Amino acid sequence: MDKKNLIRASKRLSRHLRHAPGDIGITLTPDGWVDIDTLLAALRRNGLRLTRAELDEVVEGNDKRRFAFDEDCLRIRASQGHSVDVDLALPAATPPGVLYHGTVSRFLGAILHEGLRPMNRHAVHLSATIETARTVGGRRGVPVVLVVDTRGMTTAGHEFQVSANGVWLTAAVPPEFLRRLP
Ligand code: HQG
Repeated sequence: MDKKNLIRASKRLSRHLRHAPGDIGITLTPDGWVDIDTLLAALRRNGLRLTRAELDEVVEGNDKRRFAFDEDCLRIRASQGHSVDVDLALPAATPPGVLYHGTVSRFLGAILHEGLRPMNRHAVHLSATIETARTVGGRRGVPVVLVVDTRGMTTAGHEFQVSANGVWLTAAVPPEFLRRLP
C-alpha cells in the first residue's frame, strides 16, 4: 500500500476501534477487541476494501503503533485513545520520575487551574519524551510542554498505566503536579 492509503486505513481503524464501532455495525468486547474477519467484512460493507495482508501492513507500518493483535492474531484493538467505554485491563505501572504533556497556550489557564482532565478520552495521555509531547501539542498549534511530577503523584497515590505503544495513562493530573517547561 502507498503511504496515502496506509494513512487513510489507519484513520478509519482509529475511528471505529476507538470512537465509533457502531458506525460500521461492529461491537467491541469490554476490553476493546474485535474479531479481524468481522472487522474486515464490516469495513468492506462500508467502502474500505482491505485484505488481511494489508491490515497487517497498516498495523506494522503505523507510525505510533496505534493497533495491536491479540496473541492468536485473530483479534485487533486500539492500544489507547478510546472515547467508547472500554477497559483495556492494563496493569498498573511505575512511570519514570517525570513525564510530559503537550498542549497549547489557549488551554493553559484552565489546565493550571483545574489540572489535566481526560476530556473526551478515558485517560490523560502523557509522553515519555519532550519531543513526543511537542508533537502531540503541535497538532493544535504552537506546542506548550508541561512537566508532570509523576514521582509526586505516585507518592500521593495516583496510578499509572502504560499502553502497548508506550503512551502513559492516568485518570487526571491535579495542578500542583504540573509546571510549564521553561
Ligand atoms: C487539553 C493522539 C482544558 C489537553 C496524541 C489536550 C496523543 C484541557 C486536549 C493522544 C484540560 C485533549 C492524546 C483542562 C486537558 N482544560 N483543556 N482541564 N485538560 N486539556 O486529543 O493529549 O494520533 O484528548 O491538553 O498524539 O492531545 O490519536 O488528548 O490538548 O497521544 O494516536 O484537552 O492522541 O494520538 O485532547 O492527545 P486529546 P491529547 P493519536
